[in-house]
Amino acid sequence: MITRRQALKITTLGATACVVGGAKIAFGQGISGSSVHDPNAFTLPPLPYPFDALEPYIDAKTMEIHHDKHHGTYVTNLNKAVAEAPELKGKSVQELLKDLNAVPEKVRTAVRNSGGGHFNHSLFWQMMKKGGGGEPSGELAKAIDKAFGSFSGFKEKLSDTATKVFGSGWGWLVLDGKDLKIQPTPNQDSPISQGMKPLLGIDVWEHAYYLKYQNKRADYIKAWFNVINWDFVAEQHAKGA
Ligand code: MN3
Repeated sequence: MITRRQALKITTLGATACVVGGAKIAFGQGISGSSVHDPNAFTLPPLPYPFDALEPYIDAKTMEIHHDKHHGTYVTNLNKAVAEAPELKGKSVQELLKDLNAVPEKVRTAVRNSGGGHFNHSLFWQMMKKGGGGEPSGELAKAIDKAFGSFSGFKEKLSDTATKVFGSGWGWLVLDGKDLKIQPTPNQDSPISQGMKPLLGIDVWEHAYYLKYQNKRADYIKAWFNVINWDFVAEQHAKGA
């Protein structure tokens, strides 16, 4: 059964997406069955768990604002950018980010920022889960031991990298060819724009933690290790670069 709140949310998303086609539709028109709806428009994926699923490590209010408002705005602005460059229509966000030089200069920065924001956050929600944390197993565990000496070596290096991001950005575990690496990106830059495959990433923009942790980014990073969805990370690793 669909709640009124969910219905409103779906309607809002539908309306946001449909504006891209250049047509104005009345609020209340649904996401499907509308002749003016643009099937190529990017849409905000639903959070794969309730807002409070990651409590007490990440609070429900932060998750709600982060997903609905921040990620929602990246999607809206990506759609606006693509609407200004019709030759980009039908391309996936991965295709856009993998070759930013092929994106017309007038919308390149917007696609880099909002496309990166959409792609990074779409992964980020899946990289976490209720009852997550612990350590990986199998092939991923072996690869982490090989690259960083041990799981604790990996944890220390990713924590250190994420802590030291100046301003807004991300700390990542990536696959670069066959090698596992840890690296930061500024703003919403995504490792796929550098030819790397992101396996795990931590968002260290203040919007990701400020309500609960204020200026204590290191405390947020420490807590975040308790919600990592290692099954998802292992799946991404198994698929290869
Ligand atoms: Mn964010």
